[in-house]
Amino acid sequence: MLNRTDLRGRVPSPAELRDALPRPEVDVDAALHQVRPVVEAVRDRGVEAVLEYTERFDRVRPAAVRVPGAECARALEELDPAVRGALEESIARARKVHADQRRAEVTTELAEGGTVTERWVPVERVGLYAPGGLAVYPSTVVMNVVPAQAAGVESLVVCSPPQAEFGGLPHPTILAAAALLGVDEVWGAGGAQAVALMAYGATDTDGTALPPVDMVTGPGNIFLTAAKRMLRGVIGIDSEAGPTEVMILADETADPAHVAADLVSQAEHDPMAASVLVTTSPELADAVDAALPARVGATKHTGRVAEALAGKQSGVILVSTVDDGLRVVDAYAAEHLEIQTADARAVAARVRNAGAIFVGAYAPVSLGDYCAGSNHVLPTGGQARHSSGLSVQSFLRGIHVVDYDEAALRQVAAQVVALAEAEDLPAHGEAVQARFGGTR
Ligand code: HSO
Ligand code: ZN
Repeated sequence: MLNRTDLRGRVPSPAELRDALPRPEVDVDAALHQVRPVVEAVRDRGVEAVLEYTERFDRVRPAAVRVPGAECARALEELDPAVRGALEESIARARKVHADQRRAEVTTELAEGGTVTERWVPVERVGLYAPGGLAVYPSTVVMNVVPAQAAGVESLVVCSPPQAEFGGLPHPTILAAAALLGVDEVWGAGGAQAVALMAYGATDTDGTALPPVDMVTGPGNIFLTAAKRMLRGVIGIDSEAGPTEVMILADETADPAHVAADLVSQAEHDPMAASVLVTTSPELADAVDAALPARVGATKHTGRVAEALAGKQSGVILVSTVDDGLRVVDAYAAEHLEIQTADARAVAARVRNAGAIFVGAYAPVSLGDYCAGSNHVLPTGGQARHSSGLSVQSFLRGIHVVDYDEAALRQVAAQVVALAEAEDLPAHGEAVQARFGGTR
């Protein structure tokens, strides 16, 4: 069922591996020129343009962008108690983890009276996007809001596309999740128009101010991603979200039923989702292949699961050793990486590139999606080589505070002057000398 790549007996270089490994093709640049007029219209004409695009793309025209607070409270009251309880558990675990991960301010003393402090200051106002496409993700509201709140962000907007079947409001579970998290500002807008609205701000149809944000985070479709790329600079963004991925590194000790179930769960997101198994065991690969058809046939979203698993972005990669498997893992830099091998913890400790690592037989990705306490907004498409998932740190800026007194400056004055002269910027040196009765 899965495409096979056999890398046994040879270890391609990391660069060769990058080309050999399956990946979905997404051309964000191609979407940029479709998104540009939308962004410009929202910049120039505000909410009127947002509502025009909402009518065109979401097939509904709400009376206003801002969702009345009473609607969020009502959605929470009407939420299934089991879902409410599960969201509360998810929020509590995520809050615990993210609160522990706040970084402390560090002061380094370079000389008596000379210090540099890195002070962590939260971004002031943030827009958090929750998509509303093939699936609706209240869990993504949790994963965006919790780290922002843990970082101390004071002003938060949750933005999600209006739904025709819910009278032009975002999906009720999104509203309920926002209410549960204590976010009272929710806007109904989707895609590129949502990003532009958050970046530029506007005035709502009833005169309510929709102030611009400093940063936008959260996953979405290619148009949302293109708008984030276009507006980066006007706003800060998290990493660009592409189709979701899981890579499972497994040996003969893995249970094929678990591996098959995890590959299917990831494929459920999107026909473009990637489910990749890297294994030292051809027997495991055969057993997973044998288990997949029944599982795919029985699951609710058979169509898109089958499409994702058959796509060129998914497959099995056979390797000779776990060491070779780790080379493949690092070259791919998966959004989600599961390690299902003997001594999984030791193998996991050797991984360099991954968005998040799930260790052993009892840490499936879906645990991390909802209730592990970890964050599920993670770098896709190999961006884990250079970027992290969403965390408290994403919403903080480290400001270096330089505090030197006269004696401390005097100690290093000659070196500043020497470097200034080497760069032919003598006024730089003179600025120091002026403090010590310098000539000019
Ligand atoms: N696996 C997705 C997150 C998610 N799964 C939300 C279910 N709901 C990307 O990390
Ligand atoms: Zn998921």
